Amino acid sequence: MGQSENEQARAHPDGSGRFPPGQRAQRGWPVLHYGPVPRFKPLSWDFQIFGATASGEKYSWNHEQFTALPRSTVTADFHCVTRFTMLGSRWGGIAATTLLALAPPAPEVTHVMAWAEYGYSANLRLADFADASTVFATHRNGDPLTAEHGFPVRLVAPMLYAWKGPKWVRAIEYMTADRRGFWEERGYHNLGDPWSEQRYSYQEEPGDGPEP
Ligand SMILES: Nc1nc2c(c(=O)[nH]1)N[C@H]1C(S)=C(S)[C@@H](COP(=O)(O)O)O[C@H]1N2
Ligand SMILES: [Mo]
Repeated sequence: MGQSENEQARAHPDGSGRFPPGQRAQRGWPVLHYGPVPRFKPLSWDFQIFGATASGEKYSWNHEQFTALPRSTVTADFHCVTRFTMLGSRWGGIAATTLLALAPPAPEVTHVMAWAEYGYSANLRLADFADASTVFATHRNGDPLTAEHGFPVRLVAPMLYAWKGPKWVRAIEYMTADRRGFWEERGYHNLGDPWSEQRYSYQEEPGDGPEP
């Protein structure tokens, strides 16, 4: 794979080969999503960063530019809220920290919304997004993602349940207040930490998120 590949085995509690409470092993890699698989259109595809950027500008990369950004590899586990865990994937792609450096957020930014094709979205705390293990993955275990797993790019935030990682991701919105994403509006927990089993919005404590 990439040019300046930067190995990051064991970022965070993930990649540790441990199971969060209520999770079990999964052989293989299931396909799970809401709605149809989008068709990749290389000429019109772009990746944007918008919202509260430090410069006030919007950033945009076409596919060639995006895939030419400096690459990283993260080894991490993958936890779906439906209780399967897939251990030890090597995700290759562009680290969130790389994009944060290229498109700095304004100082007031506390959260991001990751936007995907067809309006799928997921909100993340800036601290989770900025973690060294958060990656815009183009590859898993050295192979390019297939269409159903998110080609050309998906977000992987391994410290959170996998719904927080949109497949077919197209944009990041910098936000100065929290706002619920697609599943967070539909009964799933605003934060989604698998280690404290934050599965459903009825489990939320005051301060965990905006009103459902
Ligand atoms: N765009 C999009 N991304 C998505 C979803 C979705 O419905 N749409 N589902 C999420 C959920 S719930 C999970 S568990 C993972 C599944 O990824 P996989 O199909 O590659 O296993 O994708 C996440 N990303
Ligand atoms: Mo999931």
